[in-house]
Amino acid sequence: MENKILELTARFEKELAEIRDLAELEDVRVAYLGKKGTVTGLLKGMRELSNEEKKSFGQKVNELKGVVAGKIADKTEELKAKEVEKEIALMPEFDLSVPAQLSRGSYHPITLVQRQCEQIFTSMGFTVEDYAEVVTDYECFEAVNIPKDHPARDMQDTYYLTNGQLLKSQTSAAQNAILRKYKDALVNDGVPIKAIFPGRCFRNEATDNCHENTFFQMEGMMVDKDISISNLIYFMKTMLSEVFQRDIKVRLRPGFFPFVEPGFELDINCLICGGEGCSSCKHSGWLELCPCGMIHPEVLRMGGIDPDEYTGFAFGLGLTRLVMMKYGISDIRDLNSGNLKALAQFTDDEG
Ligand code: FA5
Repeated sequence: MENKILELTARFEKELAEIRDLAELEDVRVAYLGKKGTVTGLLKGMRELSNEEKKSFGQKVNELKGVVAGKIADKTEELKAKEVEKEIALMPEFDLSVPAQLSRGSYHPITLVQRQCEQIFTSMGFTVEDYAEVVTDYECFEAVNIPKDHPARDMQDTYYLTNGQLLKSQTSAAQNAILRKYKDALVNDGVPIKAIFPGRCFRNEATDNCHENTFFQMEGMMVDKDISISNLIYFMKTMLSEVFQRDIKVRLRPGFFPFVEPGFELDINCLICGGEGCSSCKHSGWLELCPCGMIHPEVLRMGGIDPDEYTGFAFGLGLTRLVMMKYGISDIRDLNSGNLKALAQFTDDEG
């Protein structure tokens, strides 16, 4: 019986030395230590032995079992380490000293033009105000003289939340809050209100080359004693000549907005077609860019300002349309497309 143990040990050593991977090792483990394995089989042959022999042989078989299990465990570790080495050898080499080739991204053209407008107006003493996109019916309509059921609401259908709030359809929604914010400084200290407030607007309307359901406006307001249409025209002209850095043909025509009196439409000669007419300007040669007018007395009153003492102008620049004209973009929808290849071409040094 003892010879059998020696024989088995020698055979196991030989087979173990020839093993190449974990699958082969598992086969050997089952062949020696499994329920029907060779080592387990040795114990079954003990029946013919005397009690004394059984004891010493059983001890030796158990020792053998321990040796075989230990060597299999060592071999498992060795093979696992080899597999990790193999995987590492297959990995591409990293050179941490190579500079990263990261794309820095670029500013959206609307951001670029908005910042340019902000610079122009701040250089003329205007403050830049930030305002919410979700507003109340009062802010968006009633506070700018558009009561419930007023027909002017038809031109600005928007998206309503279940709590009655809405996505603002015009930056004019901030007028009342801004008048209230600065009225004390105006009345008590004689500081004129001069503010611009750019913002995203939403309208539930069919889209085409010059209409989007989500677009940007930049509103502006100036209130003081003796503010007149001349002041309004001066600021509009200065802003456009600074943005375009060249002479631009504009026209001023009467326009109706319940929150201004008188009200105007300031149109820009279409820079896509040079005024000949194209789909971007609805074939008229002109693009509505910046409605404006003298702030309605009722709006001033709702803002806490006495219209008998103060007057002011307001304008609502179509910022997204200004971007179209500045960069010659014929379809407004390109600006919301998320197409980075198209948008990245407007990157300047800031990008
Ligand atoms: C208004 O929104 C007024 N709140 C503007 C205003 C402010 C008038 C202060 C007087 C005093 P209007 O709906 O016309 O007006 O929009 C103003 C500008 O926003 C338009 O001239 C146009 O340039 C732009 N605009 C309007 N609707 C869209 C749209 N769906 N897509 C892109 N631009 C738009």
